[in-house]
Amino acid sequence: MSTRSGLIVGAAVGLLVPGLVLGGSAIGAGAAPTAEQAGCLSFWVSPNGDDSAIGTEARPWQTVEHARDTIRARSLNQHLSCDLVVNLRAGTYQVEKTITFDDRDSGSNGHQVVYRSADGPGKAVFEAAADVTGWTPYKDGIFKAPVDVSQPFYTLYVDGKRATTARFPNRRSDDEWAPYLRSILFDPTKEAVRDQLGFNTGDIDPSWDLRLGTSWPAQVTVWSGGSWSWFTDTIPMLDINFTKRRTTLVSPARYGFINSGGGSRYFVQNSLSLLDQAGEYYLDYPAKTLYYKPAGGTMDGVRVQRPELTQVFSLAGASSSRRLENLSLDGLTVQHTDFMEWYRYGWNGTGDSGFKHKYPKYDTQIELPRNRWGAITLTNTRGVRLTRLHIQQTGFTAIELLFANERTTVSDSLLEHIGNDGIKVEGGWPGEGDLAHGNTFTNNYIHHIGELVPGDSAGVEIMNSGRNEISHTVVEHGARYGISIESRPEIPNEDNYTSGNTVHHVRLSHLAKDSGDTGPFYAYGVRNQPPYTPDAAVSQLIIDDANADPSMPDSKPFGVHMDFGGCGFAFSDVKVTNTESDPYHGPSAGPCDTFANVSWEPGFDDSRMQYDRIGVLPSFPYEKP
Ligand SMILES: [Ca+2]
Ligand SMILES: [Ca+2]
Repeated sequence: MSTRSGLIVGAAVGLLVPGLVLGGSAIGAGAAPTAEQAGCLSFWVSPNGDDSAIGTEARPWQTVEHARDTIRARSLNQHLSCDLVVNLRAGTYQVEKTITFDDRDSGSNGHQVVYRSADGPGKAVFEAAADVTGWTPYKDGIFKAPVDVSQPFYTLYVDGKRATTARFPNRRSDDEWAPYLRSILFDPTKEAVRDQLGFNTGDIDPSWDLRLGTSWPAQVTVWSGGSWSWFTDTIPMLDINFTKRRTTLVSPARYGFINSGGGSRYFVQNSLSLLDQAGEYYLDYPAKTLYYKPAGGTMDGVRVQRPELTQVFSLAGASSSRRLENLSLDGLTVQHTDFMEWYRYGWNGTGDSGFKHKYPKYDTQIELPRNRWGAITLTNTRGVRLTRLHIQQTGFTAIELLFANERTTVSDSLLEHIGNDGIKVEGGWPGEGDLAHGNTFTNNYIHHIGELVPGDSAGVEIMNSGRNEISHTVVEHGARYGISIESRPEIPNEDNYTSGNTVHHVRLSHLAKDSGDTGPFYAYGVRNQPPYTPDAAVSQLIIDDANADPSMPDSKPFGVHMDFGGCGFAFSDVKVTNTESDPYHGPSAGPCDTFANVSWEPGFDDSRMQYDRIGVLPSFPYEKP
């Protein structure tokens, strides 16, 4: 019987499903090949392809999902003896639903299942936005168009760049958040209140149509905390009282709006009354009408795209013991994702989450459950490779490593114009299992971060995760951090997983542009008790230009800011220039880091800086911005 079966399979080759390519040449296959035959399979997908085709170069499929489902159904990813490659032709892949991979889609035997842009880095474009057409003049240089949407969107892209939600006061330029209004203490007993913001007479005009009391109200974006400029919240307004000069918000902000007598910087947005500057837009969601004011006075030749989803790729195993392993995304462009209805960083207080944790305070240090995602989100993975990606114009974080992820590589990638963090590692709760470590982020260029969440934005943010490497990386232009490595100060060393991180050959420029008590390189709550013997290493680091907007009321930016528990780091060959405050600021508990050849100490030897190797390497596949 076995011989006969073998003959039948052999006879069928080339007849029934001639879509498979083995060892580089089409074999065709009748019945699906067995897993043992699936060694060097490759498939082709093209935006012009057809999912009822056979998946060859000549007759490609149309969707990544069909490639995934075919591989999954035929178990072609089992027993690999070399990488299984899905070649994606150049062009635009319109994504209307998040593309998901799970533990059924893993590579095997150390080989990867690779989804790659076959025509070169960036050429296979995963587009999360849809075109808006049918523009007609409205008034005052503003145009309007119908938008047939079943849910609102919270950011907009015009000619590939982010537009500004109609606001007051108008922003100074496309890459500054200022100027702002400043909140006041409307009632001496309300200093700590987080959902009532006081305003000066004249700052909010009673004639504005703020749509308060409806499902689509105006919002405030605010650096809550008064003189603390650490986090920004974007929260809809519930009502407004011009006599008492205060507005009530639908949700509490992270902090109160007054601190030590100082007010919080904020602006009002999301009203047609505030649309007066070229580059601003307003979505009248109830009327399904979009308004936009073009700089050139015409919509001719202007392309407007509205985001349709927040996450383009989700790579998620079922649990930390059933991980998605050895899957690669190579050379893809991912762009134009959405933001969210409202944003605040973390729970307001201990116990607010409703979950019991060993260190309940950590719930104030981790993003709210609804905000734990990126344009690409990984959870429960091992050995995933994200290489040569171009992620641009996102509503929120570009790449989120949520909880259990090990040996992830993000390399050779260009991340630009990002709503929040570039790369965020969220290691989970201290003392409850070290699930996230050993990830490598190398040869990446990350610029213009925190465009919609300037507070707490970072190029690379490591939360409660250790033994990661950040190297050959540039982070440029952001309101707060370049690299931030954090846990919390009350966590004892044995329950804190933020040890052994390595940073080398990195340049951090034009950061801390709108926040305070910060620095482009930042650490917090990493090593909270002696011994402070370094196990984290920072070398060949350049920091240049950490200067905040003049409206920023907090303490001025440092270069390296080692906050509470910013201990156990060995700094060597570090050069810091042009910072508003000190180049290095250590923990108040006293010295707990070591220095060798750093520019803030006497005897700094500039010739030891490896300028030609700092930042991305010549192999970086994209043109440098
Ligand atoms: Ca405006
Ligand atoms: Ca962040």
